[in-house]
Amino acid sequence: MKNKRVAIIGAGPSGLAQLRAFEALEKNGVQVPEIVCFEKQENWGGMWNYSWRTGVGRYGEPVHGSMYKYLWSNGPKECLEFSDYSFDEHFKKPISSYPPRPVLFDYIEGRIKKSNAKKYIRFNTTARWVDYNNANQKFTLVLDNLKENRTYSEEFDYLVVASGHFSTPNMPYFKGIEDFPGGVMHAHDFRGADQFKNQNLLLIGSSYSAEDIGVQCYKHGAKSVTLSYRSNPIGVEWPDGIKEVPLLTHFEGDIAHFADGTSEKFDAVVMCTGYQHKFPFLPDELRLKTKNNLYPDQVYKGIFFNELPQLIYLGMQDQYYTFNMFDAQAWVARDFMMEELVLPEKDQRRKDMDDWLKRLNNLDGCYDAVDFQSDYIKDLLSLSDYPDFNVDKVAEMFKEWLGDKEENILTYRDKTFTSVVTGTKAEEHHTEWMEELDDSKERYLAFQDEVEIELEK
Ligand code: FAD
Ligand code: NA7
Repeated sequence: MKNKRVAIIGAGPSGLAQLRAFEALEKNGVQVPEIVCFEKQENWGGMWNYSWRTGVGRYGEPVHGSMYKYLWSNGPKECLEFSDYSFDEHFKKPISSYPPRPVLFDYIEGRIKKSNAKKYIRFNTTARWVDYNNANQKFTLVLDNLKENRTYSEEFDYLVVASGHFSTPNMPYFKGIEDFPGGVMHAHDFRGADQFKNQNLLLIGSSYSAEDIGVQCYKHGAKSVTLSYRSNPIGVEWPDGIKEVPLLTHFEGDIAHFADGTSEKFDAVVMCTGYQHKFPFLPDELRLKTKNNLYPDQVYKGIFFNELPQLIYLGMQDQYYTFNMFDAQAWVARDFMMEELVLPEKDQRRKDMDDWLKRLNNLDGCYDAVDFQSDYIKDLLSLSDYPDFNVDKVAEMFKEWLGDKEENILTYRDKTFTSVVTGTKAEEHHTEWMEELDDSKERYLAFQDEVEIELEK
């Protein structure tokens, strides 16, 4: 423990959870290792730190952000609430269940600002490369100080990779796309619906991005939205103006052809085809290689790289649970790094992972998937002192949310839930989501009467 050094790559919700986990011990007078968190952006918050940029950033690094204007939480906030920092504590009043991005950013920031975590973070610093030295059991990190254009290296005993996995697009090719005259982009580069006003828009994919970008473009005035699915349609009741069709086969000019023999003319295409787990700073033998699923292979408890448990990955799962899952992971990782938690031998770890993978491979739909991730969270909570929360109740809320979406994809964000942390029932938002075109924090937090006065003006 003495003189040990911990490197964290990324100051998004996962990296910040790791900092907060150590801080919780430090506050109790426990001596923690020396921690350095490297963040390539100039602020924390990861995905929640909105950037208007696409392509490369100010210093030529690939832009991390995939979030866009007018993004509202796609699940109830009660399902992601930190169990050691409630929404009530932060906002001092009940708020609705589906806040917009700036409000969730404010919440994430609120908890971390209460701590001294900032002093551990080196902003504008990219982790460029990592080597592991078997002889001294240390990681050497090659780091780029982007502002000063300076490269240096440092040694660490533990490496926490919290660099996210919704940043590097998975971009498929469709025959004829090179001659499509309209715009073609990946969801990663989508920054808002405005540019698609009055357009006929084609989205490829049938998961969160396709659903949300589709609904958002509909809300903000696209002429029509067509979602093209590969395996299964999203299958909710779509309003007139949004529809789902089978997979795109090819383009002829601006005409898209689909697997069921139909065709249609479009103005623009957004590939909502998911992301790659990409770790350009890691050598082959340390790199997590996985698709986006609920239990990536290679990592024990979804965290510890089985070949080398001093290498820790946070938040690499597909996500129903988010902030509270990253916390639960970070607390377990912390206890391992503090040498408080002893891991079983490698083959036993392998067996544990195989049991989870077996269950993963037999999952029966999204309700079953919610139960799977809920059990995973319970498993994590049993391993650390992260404040317990009622996981079964959260699972119920997730299932209600799935049902709400099936029932009406345009109004599910108007529903309210009750916090398992404080018992507070969420407020209804002063404006129905479909009518609310302003996602600013100021507007969101305004009281009902203030909004009415504003309307009367
Ligand atoms: P990230 O938030 O991606 O943070 C990773 C951090 O690592 C970034 O700050 C990045 O700059 C940094 N980094 C990466 N590489 C390097 C490097 N080499 N060196 C230094 N720093 C590096 N979740 C919800 O709960 N509700 C939602 O409504 C929701 N909507 C979403 C919408 C979109 C469009 C996307 C893409 C995701 C959404 N998510 C949502 C999931 C979201 O990814 C998580 O909430 C959360 O941001 C994941 O946290 P993270 O810290 O693991 O990763
Ligand atoms: P997801 O959830 O990983 O989904 C990716 C989708 O893209 C899924 O529907 C895939 O279909 C589809 N896909 C992938 N490759 C192709 C090709 N080649 N052709 C057609 N369709 C394809 O990513 P999202 O971006 O939706 O969500 C990621 C996060 O962003 C999420 O956490 C949200 O909160 C926001 P499949 O079903 O595999 O056939």
